[in-house]
Amino acid sequence: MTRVLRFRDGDFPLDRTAIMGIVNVTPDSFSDGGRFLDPSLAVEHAIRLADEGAEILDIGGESTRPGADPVPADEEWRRVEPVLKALRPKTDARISIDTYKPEIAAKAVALGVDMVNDITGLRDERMMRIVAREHVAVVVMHMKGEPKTMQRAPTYRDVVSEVYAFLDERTGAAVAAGIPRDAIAVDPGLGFGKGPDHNGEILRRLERFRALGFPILVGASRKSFLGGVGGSPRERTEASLAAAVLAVQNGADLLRVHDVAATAKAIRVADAVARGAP
Ligand code: HH2
Repeated sequence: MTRVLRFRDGDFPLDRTAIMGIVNVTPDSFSDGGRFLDPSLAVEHAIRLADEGAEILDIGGESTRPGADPVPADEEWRRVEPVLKALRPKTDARISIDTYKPEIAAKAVALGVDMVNDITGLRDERMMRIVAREHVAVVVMHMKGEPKTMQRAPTYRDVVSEVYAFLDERTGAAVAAGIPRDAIAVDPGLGFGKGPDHNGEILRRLERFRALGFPILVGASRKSFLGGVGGSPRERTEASLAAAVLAVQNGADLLRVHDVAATAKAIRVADAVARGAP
């Protein structure tokens, strides 16, 4: 049986790994801050990523890199609104809004956004109600703490069990709030309150999260735990590809990445070997 992720305009098959392309409309994102703050550049970039093979475009107006300060909702909306408005009629790709603020999600959904990517795992009950009411898809991600302080020596007794328990609890709450099971994807949140060893262990034991029964999204792209091989975030393409292939091998369904064209090529091989996909 083909597994799917349900969007309001129809089902999205998960027989191959899908790519979510990252569009950061921010001055300060860790790898591409300031490059796409101009709405027309952000839209152009998003269209390019879709052409390269991104089936979901994730638009974000607040950096959540370690140490980042929260951005007020009006500023976040000022950044993403013109991008969403211009992009919607220009692409058939699904559009996701990377926000944990219910007021941003509600306005984005009204502009035709298909998915809410919530790095706080639907901590805010209002977010849960918006997703349920509007029939959009949702990513429920694990984060330990807040971006400002999350990388100050995060500790776990067993990182996989703790992240698993969190995702189990939050997806249970989401289903109880009326979100259909097949509209939900889970994400262990690499780099969000996790040290390099935690990220490595999550990737190594990713298969464990399949028992939750939801598609798994992994976001390793250009993150600092890949920096052991050197270089600035934009020089981490090969390291990111290695992580992407390992994620597919270990059960990921969706990959959130900056380098879409290269990832699309790499996962074609990974899909063929790991999943027997054509
Ligand atoms: N990582 C980032 C942001 N949003 N969402 C999900 N579901 N999973 C992730 O791993 C994830 C995410 C951080 O990456 P980026 O958007 O490139 O950086 P910044 O937060 O600095 O804008």
